[in-house]
Amino acid sequence: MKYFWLILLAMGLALDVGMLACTSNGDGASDSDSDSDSDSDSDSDSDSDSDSDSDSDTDSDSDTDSDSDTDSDSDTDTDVPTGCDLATPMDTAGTFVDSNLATPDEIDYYSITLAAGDFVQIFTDIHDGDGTPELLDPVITLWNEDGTTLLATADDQIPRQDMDSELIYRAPAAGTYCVAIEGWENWSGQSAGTTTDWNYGMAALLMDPSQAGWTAGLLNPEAETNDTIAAANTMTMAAGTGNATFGRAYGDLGGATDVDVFTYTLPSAAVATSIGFYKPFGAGSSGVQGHGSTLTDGMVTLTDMSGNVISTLDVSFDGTYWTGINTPPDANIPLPGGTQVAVHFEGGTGWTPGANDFYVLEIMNQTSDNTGEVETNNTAGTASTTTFAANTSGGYSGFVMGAIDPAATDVDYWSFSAVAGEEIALACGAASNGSGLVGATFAIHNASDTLLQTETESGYDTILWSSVTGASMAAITVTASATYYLVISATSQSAAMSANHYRCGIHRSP
Ligand SMILES: [Ca+2]
Ligand SMILES: [Ca+2]
Ligand SMILES: [Ca+2]
Ligand SMILES: [Ca+2]
Repeated sequence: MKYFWLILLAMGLALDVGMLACTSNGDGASDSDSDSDSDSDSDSDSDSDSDSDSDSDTDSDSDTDSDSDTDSDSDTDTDVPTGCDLATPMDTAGTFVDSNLATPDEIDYYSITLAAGDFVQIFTDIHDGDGTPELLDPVITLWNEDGTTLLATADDQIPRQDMDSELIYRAPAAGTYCVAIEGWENWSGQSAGTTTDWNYGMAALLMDPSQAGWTAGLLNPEAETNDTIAAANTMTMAAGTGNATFGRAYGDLGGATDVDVFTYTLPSAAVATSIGFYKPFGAGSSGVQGHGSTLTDGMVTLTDMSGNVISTLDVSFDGTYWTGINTPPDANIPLPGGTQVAVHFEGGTGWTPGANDFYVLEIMNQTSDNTGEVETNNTAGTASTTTFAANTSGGYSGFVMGAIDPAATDVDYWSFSAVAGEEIALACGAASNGSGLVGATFAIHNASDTLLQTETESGYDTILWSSVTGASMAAITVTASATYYLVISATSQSAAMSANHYRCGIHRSP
C-alpha cells in the first residue's frame, strides 16, 4: 500500500525481540552474497515501541545483501505474465530468488511443492542493495497449481514495516502451489508508472523447526492431541534482547471441538506476557485476505496451570476494531517472571468449521513495561505521576498502567503537565488488552479536576483520541499551561477472568 499508518500506542515497552522469524533467506541461488540479511528477523519488534508510528522502523533488512548483483544473473523466472502453467519452480528452504519486473504490469510466477499440513512463509525483500531507490511495492498472491483459484493475498506486513510483503499459508492438501509477485499498482488496477528498475528478492521457507533458517526456539507447531493442560504442547521460546523471549504457536482446528493448548514459562526477568494473532489475521479478515485461513473467529484463553482463567480474547477476524488498521486485539498481561501459563486456542463465538482453519499466535514475554501506578491515587491530590520521554514525532509520550481494583470503587488518577497549545492524544485499552474490566472509562480532567473529555471502552474497540483516520474521538488541545489528569475507572470486573489491568499512552504534540 502507499500510505503509512500513524499508530498511537497504549504500550511503551520496547520489546527488543527480533520477532519475525527466519534469519536466513539464505544465500540463494543467484548470488554469492551470503545475505542472511535479516529481513525477517528483527523487524517486528516494532509495535511496542513507544512512539507513534509503528512503521517507523524500517530497520534492519536494509543491510541486505552486499551483493552488487543487479540481479541480472538470476532472472531466470519466466518474466512474462504467462501464468502458473509456466511458473518457475522454487524450493521451500529459503533459497533467495533475486529478480525484477521488467515492465510495470509484469507478474512473475513461481511454484512450490508442499505436503498436506505444511506451513510455509513466503516473503519478499525489495532492498537488493544496488543503490537505487526501490520502487516496487510487491504484492504476493498464492494460487492453486493451475492458477484458477486464488487462495491468499498479502500486501504489506502488519504492522507495516516497509513495502515488503509476507504471507503464511498452511497447505490443506499435498501438491503444487503457484506464487505470483507483482507491483501493488498493477495488482490494485492503478496506474503502474514507468519505472523499469523494479527489483525484488523473495523466498519461501517451510515452517518446520528442523528447517534451517529459523531463529532457534521460535517455531512451535502443535502436536495433537493437545486438548488439555495435561496434554499440552510445551513451547520452546526464542531468546530476545534483555532476557525477553518470544515464540510462535501455530496449528489448525480439526473440527468444532478441537482445542489446542500450549504451555510456556515466563523468564525470571519478565514482567508481562503478550499473546497476539500473527498477520494471517492482521488485516482483520479470514479467507483470501486472511492469508487463506478459513477461520473466522478465534478465542485465546490464558490460564494458570490449574486452569484458572487469567484472560480471554474472543475475536472475529472479520471484525473492525478501528478503521485505521483493523488489527485484532492482543492480550498484554502483566505477570510475574517465572510464572508458568497455558494458552488455549479454539474457535471463537460465531465460528463454524471451515476447510483450512489454521492460526498463528505470537507470544512475547517482556522484561519492561509501562510505568505502574502507586496506590492510593483515587484523587487529583494523590495522583500517580506520568513520566514523559521525547517521541519520534517531535513530541512527548508517557505510558502508564494500573489495575482498577476493585472495579466500581477504585479510581486511578495520573497527573501530567502540558503546555498551552499542545495537542493531547490518548491511546488506552483494558478489554482490548485482555483485561476483564467492563466499562473501563478514560477521561482527561483539567487542573481544577473538571472533566474535559471522556470515553468508555466498548468491546475491544480501541480508545484513540487523535486526528488519525479511525480515531474514536478527537485529540484535546489545551489552552493553559498547567497540570492535567488522566482518570480511569470501570463499571465492573468480568467474573470469567482475573486480569483487571489497563494501559494508556499519553502523547503530547507541541
Ligand atoms: Ca489442533
Ligand atoms: Ca487439539
Ligand atoms: Ca488502581
Ligand atoms: Ca486508585
